[in-house]
Amino acid sequence: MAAMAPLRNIVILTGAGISAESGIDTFRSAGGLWEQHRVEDVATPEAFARDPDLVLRFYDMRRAAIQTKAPNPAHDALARLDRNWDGGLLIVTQNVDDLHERAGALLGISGRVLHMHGEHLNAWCTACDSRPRWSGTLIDRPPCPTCGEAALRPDVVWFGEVPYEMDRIHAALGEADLFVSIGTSGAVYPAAGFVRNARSLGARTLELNLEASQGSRWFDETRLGPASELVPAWVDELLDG
Ligand code: BJW
Repeated sequence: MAAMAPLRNIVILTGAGISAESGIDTFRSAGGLWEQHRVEDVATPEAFARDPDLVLRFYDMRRAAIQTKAPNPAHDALARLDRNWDGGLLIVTQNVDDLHERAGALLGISGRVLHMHGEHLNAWCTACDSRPRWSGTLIDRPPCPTCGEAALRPDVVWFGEVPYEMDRIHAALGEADLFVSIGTSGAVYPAAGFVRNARSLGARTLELNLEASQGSRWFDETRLGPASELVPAWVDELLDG
């Protein structure tokens, strides 16, 4: 990128593409359909009300699958950045897997990761509003560990629901000198709008993606290729520069 004002505060947005090379399907790729359902048809409160077994089965399958996957070099590189970057850093992930944390946990880093669409490994009790860690199934309607009600659902953000920690995200975008988007299609808001928010607030913007996304035109720079190559190279550049 062109040399500009010193870089201190970075916001990184990650999407399904960063976990693709760990073997987790993206949503809008060829493999993104689940039993003929598009994510837009399963990931809604209306779908859950209409057919809870279908939705719980979808999430039970994915919760089990992520526990068999491992972080890839892109997650490792962001964990390395987190360890070595003295300025502000917020990794906002749309992903509900825990691969950023597992890359960091292996390397002993802090918690600068925010899951704006929730987490597979949490359940949400709609009776008492607790959010227990959860690695098993929900289809069998287990009781909530806090209140005993059989009212647990996946702790993920469905279409029509408000993503988590928007105030913290907007505060970080307002402070950002650099906004970097990794492996996201730019199809889902409000995340798809962060590049324009960041730009209008003065940040430089960089996209790392396998192919051009719906939002590419909003970025100052787009680099195309697999995240496992682009992200470590970019982190090297940043830490060495
Ligand atoms: C690689 C790679 C490799 C592959 N290396 N790259 C009309 C217009 C505008 C907005 C709306 C509208 N109608 C409704 C809305 C709002 C709606 C929305 O955006 N709908 C769109 C469909 C238009 N949004 C919402 O409802 C959100 N809530 C909301 O807006 O509340 C209002 C509000 C907001 C803020 C403040 C106050 C009020 C909620 C959205 C919830 C999204 N939930 C999901 C499911 C989560 C749980 C689960 O996992 O099941 O989140 S949907 C799904 O999409 C998931 C993802 O996080 C999200 C984004 O997907 P992502 O990550 O971009 O994946 P893909 O598959 O789309 O793309 C993969 C990318 O990777 C591609 O670009 C590849 O090229 C790339 N790639 N391999 C690098 N190796």
